[in-house]
Formats: sequence, C-alpha cells, structure tokens
Amino acid sequence: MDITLWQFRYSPYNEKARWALDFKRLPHRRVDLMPGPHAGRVRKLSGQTSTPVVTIDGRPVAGSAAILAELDRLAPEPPLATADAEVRDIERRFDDDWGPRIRRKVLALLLEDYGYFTRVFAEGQSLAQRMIYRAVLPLAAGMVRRGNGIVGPESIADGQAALEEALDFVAERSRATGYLVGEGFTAADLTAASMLAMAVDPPDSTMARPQPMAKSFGAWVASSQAHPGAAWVRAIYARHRAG
Ligand SMILES: N[C@@H](CCC(=O)N[C@@H](CS)C(=O)NCC(=O)O)C(=O)O
Repeated sequence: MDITLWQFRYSPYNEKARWALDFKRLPHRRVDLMPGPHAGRVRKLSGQTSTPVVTIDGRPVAGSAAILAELDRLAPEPPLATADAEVRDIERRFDDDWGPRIRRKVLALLLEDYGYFTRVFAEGQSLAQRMIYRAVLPLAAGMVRRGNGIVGPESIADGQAALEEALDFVAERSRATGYLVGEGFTAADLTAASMLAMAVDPPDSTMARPQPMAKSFGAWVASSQAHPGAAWVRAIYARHRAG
C-alpha cells in the first residue's frame, strides 16, 4: 500500500491523521505544505483545499474524521473505535466546535508576530520560500483572520472560553479510567489530545512549536499548563503518541 499524507505541520487536524498513521504503524510519506500556497496542490489532489488529505494508492481521502475511519477499516489493529457512537460524538465536538474556536485564539496570537508565524507555518521549507512567506504575510493576515472566523475581540475571547471548556471536559471525563470513552485509547482521546495540543504544546512531540516561542504566545501556552486537562493531554501523548 502506498500512502502519502499531504499535511500542514502545525495543525491539529493534520496531527490527528499523522497520529493515526503512526498508531497503526502504517509506513507512509509526509509532504509538508504551507497554508496559503497549499491550495492549488490540494485542490488538484482532492477537489477541495482543506488538509489533511491522505492518498492511498493514489485514491484521495480528505478530512481527518474520514481518514481515521478509513485507516481503522484498512488496518483494524490496533483499533481506534471510530464506528462507536460515543467516540464519534466526542470527535465531532472537538472537530466542529472546540477545535475551530481554540484555533482562532491560537492564530490571533501567532499573527502578533509575523516572524514567529512564519517559523511555525513555513518550517522545513527552503530559505527562499520562508522569505517570500514572511514578505507576503502582512498582506495575507486579513485573509487568515477572515478565513478562520477571527472577526473581533469577542471571537478571540470565545477561543479562550472554548479552551477552558474543553480542558474541563477531558479532565472530568477521564477521571474514572484515564480515557474519554471506556477503558482504553480511542479516536476520542486521539482527537481531543490533538486539538488541545494547540494550547498544551506537548514536549518533544510533533505538535511542539519551534523554540523560543513568541512572547505572548509562549505566555498563553504557559497559562494552561497547570490545568488537570493539560496534564491529561501530556499523559496521553506520553503513553500513546509513538513515532
Ligand atoms: N473538518 C476538517 C478541518 C480541517 C481544517 O480545518 N484544516 C485546515 C488546517 S487546520 C486547513 O487545511 N485549512 C486550509 C484550507 O481549508 O484551505 C478535518 O477534520 O480535517
């Protein structure tokens, strides 16, 4: 099976696909794309512009939930329980509600420092590409804000509220067994931890942002570390995020 993941490096949805591929121990190739310039290539591959996209022997699967379900079908062991209604429900809540809201806060903070924004989103690209990315960023910033629903201070404050709700949710929900559904690791844990990694920045992980962080962004990441939900994210990463 020839599998390629077309990805952004620092995106929780892309992290979901990456994590699932690693969890299933499926050999694959990763192609790093830069948000913005990615659009033409991803549209050609999949008929839409959103990442992640996985191609399996040339067949595109787009969207993190569809990718997890497809990988669970292709490689049933170890299972992610993507067909379980409770798992799907939690995955959807993070994918469609908490994730996009938290992302607004993250992007608003990152856009306060164009140099750091470029380090995060153009990491791994050539020097020339990073320079061009940095140069056009002031012109593209409005588009990034609009495209992600950052329409004013309320939308950013709402991102903070979403983070707090989601951290409380995982702390409460994992209290009995350490997991969000039942007694073992599922797509619900993978999804929640990937989304919350935006704020928790699990150490030595594929979601750890370049160091040193921009000042206000670093202060924000530091501000939630003591929350029991953040401790849960770090524990899930330490226990289940190999690769
Ligand atoms: N519901 C989608 C959301 C994916 C998503 O929002 N991807 C963002 C990166 S975090 C993206 O690729 N944005 C660029 C675009 O849509 O053109 C999923 O679960 O994969």
